[in-house]
Amino acid sequence: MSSDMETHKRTAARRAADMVQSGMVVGLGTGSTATYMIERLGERVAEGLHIVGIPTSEDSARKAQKAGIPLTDFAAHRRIDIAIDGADEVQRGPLNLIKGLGGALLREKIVAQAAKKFVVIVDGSKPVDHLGERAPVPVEVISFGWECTAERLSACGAKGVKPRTDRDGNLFVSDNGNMILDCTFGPIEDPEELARQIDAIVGVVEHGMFLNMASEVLVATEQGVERWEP
Ligand code: ABF
Repeated sequence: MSSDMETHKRTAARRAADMVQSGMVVGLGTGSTATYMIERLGERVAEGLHIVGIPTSEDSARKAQKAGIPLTDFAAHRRIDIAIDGADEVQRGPLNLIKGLGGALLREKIVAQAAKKFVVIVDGSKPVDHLGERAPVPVEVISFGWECTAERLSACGAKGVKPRTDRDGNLFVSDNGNMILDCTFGPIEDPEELARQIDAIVGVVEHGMFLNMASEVLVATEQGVERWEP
Protein backbone atom coordinates (compact mmCIF):
# COMPACT_ATOMS: atom_id res chain seq x y z
CA MET A 1 0.00 0.00 0.00
CA SER A 2 1.64 3.28 -1.11
CA SER A 3 1.86 6.09 1.40
CA ASP A 4 0.03 8.29 -1.13
CA MET A 5 -2.91 5.91 -1.00
CA GLU A 6 -2.94 6.06 2.80
CA THR A 7 -2.87 9.86 2.61
CA HIS A 8 -5.82 9.84 0.20
CA LYS A 9 -7.84 7.46 2.38
CA ARG A 10 -7.18 9.68 5.36
CA THR A 11 -8.15 12.83 3.45
CA ALA A 12 -11.49 11.38 2.31
CA ALA A 13 -12.14 10.00 5.78
CA ARG A 14 -11.49 13.29 7.56
CA ARG A 15 -13.63 15.19 5.05
CA ALA A 16 -16.56 12.87 5.78
CA ALA A 17 -16.02 12.98 9.55
CA ASP A 18 -16.21 16.77 9.35
CA MET A 19 -19.75 16.49 7.87
CA VAL A 20 -20.99 15.07 11.19
CA GLN A 21 -22.88 17.45 13.47
CA SER A 22 -23.69 17.39 17.18
CA GLY A 23 -26.79 15.38 18.03
CA MET A 24 -26.31 12.87 15.24
CA VAL A 25 -26.46 9.08 15.41
CA VAL A 26 -23.49 7.99 13.28
CA GLY A 27 -22.93 4.65 11.54
CA LEU A 28 -19.27 3.78 11.94
CA GLY A 29 -17.81 1.79 9.05
CA THR A 30 -15.11 -0.85 9.03
CA GLY A 31 -11.72 -1.05 7.27
CA SER A 32 -8.62 1.11 7.05
CA THR A 33 -10.35 4.16 5.51
CA ALA A 34 -13.17 4.03 8.05
CA THR A 35 -10.58 3.77 10.82
CA TYR A 36 -9.25 7.21 9.84
CA MET A 37 -12.82 8.52 10.03
CA ILE A 38 -13.28 7.03 13.52
CA GLU A 39 -10.03 8.62 14.65
CA ARG A 40 -11.11 12.03 13.33
CA LEU A 41 -14.51 11.73 15.00
CA GLY A 42 -12.71 10.87 18.23
CA GLU A 43 -10.72 14.10 17.94
CA ARG A 44 -13.94 16.05 17.38
CA VAL A 45 -15.65 14.37 20.34
CA ALA A 46 -12.69 15.43 22.50
CA GLU A 47 -13.31 18.98 21.24
CA GLY A 48 -16.98 18.86 22.28
CA LEU A 49 -18.91 17.16 19.44
CA HIS A 50 -21.88 15.24 20.90
CA ILE A 51 -22.66 12.11 18.93
CA VAL A 52 -23.40 8.46 19.45
CA GLY A 53 -22.09 5.78 17.12
CA ILE A 54 -23.39 2.44 15.88
CA PRO A 55 -20.38 0.35 14.79
CA THR A 56 -20.49 -2.03 11.81
CA SER A 57 -18.10 -4.56 13.38
CA GLU A 58 -16.57 -5.62 16.66
CA ASP A 59 -13.30 -4.19 15.36
CA SER A 60 -14.83 -0.76 14.75
CA ALA A 61 -16.55 -0.90 18.15
CA ARG A 62 -13.14 -1.37 19.79
CA LYS A 63 -11.61 1.44 17.75
CA ALA A 64 -14.50 3.79 18.53
CA GLN A 65 -14.26 3.04 22.24
CA LYS A 66 -10.53 3.72 22.11
CA ALA A 67 -11.23 7.01 20.30
CA GLY A 68 -13.73 8.03 23.00
CA ILE A 69 -16.87 7.86 20.83
CA PRO A 70 -19.96 6.86 22.88
CA LEU A 71 -21.69 3.84 21.34
CA THR A 72 -25.35 2.95 21.04
CA ASP A 73 -27.42 0.32 19.24
CA PHE A 74 -30.60 -0.24 17.27
CA ALA A 75 -32.55 -0.97 20.46
CA ALA A 76 -32.12 2.72 21.33
CA HIS A 77 -32.10 4.20 17.79
CA ARG A 78 -33.84 2.74 14.73
CA ARG A 79 -32.54 5.42 12.42
CA ILE A 80 -29.02 6.61 11.74
CA ASP A 81 -28.45 10.21 10.62
CA ILE A 82 -25.28 9.53 8.71
CA ALA A 83 -23.28 6.36 8.05
CA ILE A 84 -19.72 6.62 6.77
CA ASP A 85 -17.89 3.62 5.38
CA GLY A 86 -15.26 2.50 2.88
CA ALA A 87 -15.72 0.23 -0.15
CA ASP A 88 -13.75 -2.20 -2.28
CA GLU A 89 -15.18 -1.00 -5.60
CA VAL A 90 -17.36 1.96 -6.60
CA GLN A 91 -19.11 1.81 -9.97
CA ARG A 92 -18.86 5.18 -11.72
CA GLY A 93 -22.34 6.53 -12.50
CA PRO A 94 -24.85 4.70 -10.31
CA LEU A 95 -22.33 4.49 -7.44
CA ASN A 96 -23.08 0.84 -6.81
CA LEU A 97 -20.53 -0.73 -4.50
CA ILE A 98 -18.77 -3.95 -3.67
CA LYS A 99 -18.06 -4.15 0.03
CA GLY A 100 -17.07 -6.89 2.40
CA LEU A 101 -13.45 -7.75 1.72
CA GLY A 102 -13.03 -6.66 5.34
CA GLY A 103 -15.58 -9.28 6.37
CA ALA A 104 -18.20 -6.93 7.83
CA LEU A 105 -20.64 -6.65 4.91
CA LEU A 106 -23.79 -7.78 6.74
CA ARG A 107 -23.63 -5.26 9.57
CA GLU A 108 -22.38 -2.64 7.10
CA LYS A 109 -25.47 -3.17 4.95
CA ILE A 110 -27.87 -3.09 7.89
CA VAL A 111 -26.30 0.19 9.05
CA ALA A 112 -26.27 1.69 5.53
CA GLN A 113 -29.92 0.74 5.04
CA ALA A 114 -30.90 2.42 8.32
CA ALA A 115 -29.03 5.62 7.42
CA LYS A 116 -30.68 8.78 6.11
CA LYS A 117 -27.36 9.57 4.44
CA PHE A 118 -24.75 6.98 3.47
CA VAL A 119 -21.37 8.51 2.68
CA VAL A 120 -18.70 6.32 1.08
CA ILE A 121 -15.03 7.21 1.42
CA VAL A 122 -12.42 5.86 -0.99
CA ASP A 123 -9.07 6.55 -2.59
CA GLY A 124 -8.62 6.68 -6.36
CA SER A 125 -7.95 2.93 -6.68
CA LYS A 126 -11.59 2.01 -5.99
CA PRO A 127 -13.65 3.45 -8.89
CA VAL A 128 -14.47 0.99 -11.70
CA ASP A 129 -16.72 0.95 -14.77
CA HIS A 130 -18.27 -2.41 -13.86
CA LEU A 131 -18.57 -4.04 -10.45
CA GLY A 132 -16.48 -7.19 -10.28
CA GLU A 133 -13.68 -5.81 -12.45
CA ARG A 134 -11.14 -6.26 -9.71
CA ALA A 135 -12.87 -7.46 -6.56
CA PRO A 136 -14.77 -10.68 -5.92
CA VAL A 137 -18.30 -10.38 -4.55
CA PRO A 138 -18.14 -11.53 -0.92
CA VAL A 139 -21.20 -13.53 0.09
CA GLU A 140 -21.93 -14.24 3.76
CA VAL A 141 -23.45 -17.71 4.09
CA ILE A 142 -24.61 -20.04 6.82
CA SER A 143 -21.92 -22.67 7.32
CA PHE A 144 -24.44 -25.56 7.25
CA GLY A 145 -24.44 -26.88 3.70
CA TRP A 146 -22.06 -24.19 2.43
CA GLU A 147 -20.77 -26.59 -0.22
CA CYS A 148 -24.26 -26.67 -1.79
CA THR A 149 -24.59 -22.89 -1.46
CA ALA A 150 -21.22 -22.54 -3.22
CA GLU A 151 -22.45 -24.71 -6.12
CA ARG A 152 -25.51 -22.50 -6.51
CA LEU A 153 -23.32 -19.41 -6.54
CA SER A 154 -21.23 -20.99 -9.30
CA ALA A 155 -24.46 -21.59 -11.22
CA CYS A 156 -25.10 -17.81 -11.04
CA GLY A 157 -21.95 -17.37 -13.14
CA ALA A 158 -19.17 -17.17 -10.55
CA LYS A 159 -15.95 -18.43 -12.12
CA GLY A 160 -14.47 -19.09 -8.71
CA VAL A 161 -16.08 -19.51 -5.29
CA LYS A 162 -13.55 -19.55 -2.48
CA PRO A 163 -14.30 -19.96 1.21
CA ARG A 164 -12.53 -17.10 3.01
CA THR A 165 -9.78 -18.18 5.40
CA ASP A 166 -7.89 -16.28 8.07
CA ARG A 167 -4.12 -15.77 8.26
CA ASP A 168 -3.63 -19.23 9.74
CA GLY A 169 -5.61 -20.89 6.96
CA ASN A 170 -8.65 -21.57 9.17
CA LEU A 171 -12.12 -20.81 7.84
CA PHE A 172 -12.93 -17.15 8.50
CA VAL A 173 -15.85 -16.62 10.88
CA SER A 174 -17.75 -13.32 10.62
CA ASP A 175 -18.92 -11.30 13.65
CA ASN A 176 -22.27 -13.02 13.07
CA GLY A 177 -20.80 -16.53 13.22
CA ASN A 178 -21.09 -17.13 9.47
CA MET A 179 -18.70 -17.98 6.62
CA ILE A 180 -17.83 -15.79 3.67
CA LEU A 181 -17.54 -17.13 0.11
CA ASP A 182 -15.55 -14.85 -2.22
CA CYS A 183 -17.14 -15.17 -5.65
CA THR A 184 -15.20 -14.09 -8.72
CA PHE A 185 -17.57 -12.99 -11.48
CA GLY A 186 -15.40 -10.64 -13.53
CA PRO A 187 -17.12 -7.50 -14.85
CA ILE A 188 -20.82 -7.71 -13.92
CA GLU A 189 -23.13 -6.43 -16.67
CA ASP A 190 -26.37 -6.53 -14.68
CA PRO A 191 -25.74 -6.26 -10.92
CA GLU A 192 -29.48 -6.00 -10.09
CA GLU A 193 -30.21 -9.32 -11.80
CA LEU A 194 -27.21 -11.01 -10.18
CA ALA A 195 -28.30 -9.65 -6.79
CA ARG A 196 -31.79 -11.09 -7.33
CA GLN A 197 -30.34 -14.51 -8.16
CA ILE A 198 -27.99 -14.54 -5.18
CA ASP A 199 -30.71 -13.31 -2.79
CA ALA A 200 -32.86 -16.27 -3.86
CA ILE A 201 -30.32 -18.90 -2.75
CA VAL A 202 -31.19 -20.56 0.55
CA GLY A 203 -28.14 -20.38 2.81
CA VAL A 204 -27.09 -16.93 1.64
CA VAL A 205 -27.33 -14.41 4.45
CA GLU A 206 -26.26 -11.34 2.43
CA HIS A 207 -24.00 -10.37 -0.46
CA GLY A 208 -21.54 -7.52 -0.77
CA MET A 209 -23.16 -5.65 -3.68
CA PHE A 210 -24.61 -2.42 -2.29
CA LEU A 211 -26.88 -1.24 -5.11
CA ASN A 212 -28.43 2.23 -5.14
CA MET A 213 -27.51 2.77 -1.51
CA ALA A 214 -24.76 5.41 -1.54
CA SER A 215 -25.93 9.00 -1.04
CA GLU A 216 -22.53 10.29 -2.02
CA VAL A 217 -18.98 9.09 -2.54
CA LEU A 218 -15.89 11.07 -1.60
CA VAL A 219 -12.98 10.05 -3.83
CA ALA A 220 -9.58 11.33 -2.76
CA THR A 221 -6.73 11.48 -5.30
CA GLU A 222 -3.65 13.62 -6.02
CA GLN A 223 -6.06 16.23 -7.36
CA GLY A 224 -7.98 16.54 -4.09
CA VAL A 225 -11.36 15.23 -3.00
CA GLU A 226 -14.13 14.77 -5.57
CA ARG A 227 -17.70 14.45 -4.34
CA TRP A 228 -19.81 12.13 -6.50
CA GLU A 229 -23.58 11.79 -6.29
CA PRO A 230 -25.61 9.09 -8.05
C1 ABF B 1 -15.05 -1.87 4.55
O1 ABF B 1 -13.67 -2.03 4.48
C2 ABF B 1 -15.53 -2.90 3.65
O2 ABF B 1 -16.79 -2.97 3.19
C3 ABF B 1 -14.55 -2.95 2.56
O3 ABF B 1 -14.48 -4.32 2.33
C4 ABF B 1 -13.30 -2.46 3.20
C5 ABF B 1 -12.56 -1.35 2.52
O4 ABF B 1 -11.36 -1.34 3.16
P1 ABF B 1 -10.28 -0.23 3.11
O5 ABF B 1 -10.89 1.05 3.53
O6 ABF B 1 -9.27 -0.76 4.08
O7 ABF B 1 -9.76 -0.21 1.69
O8 ABF B 1 -15.40 -0.60 4.21
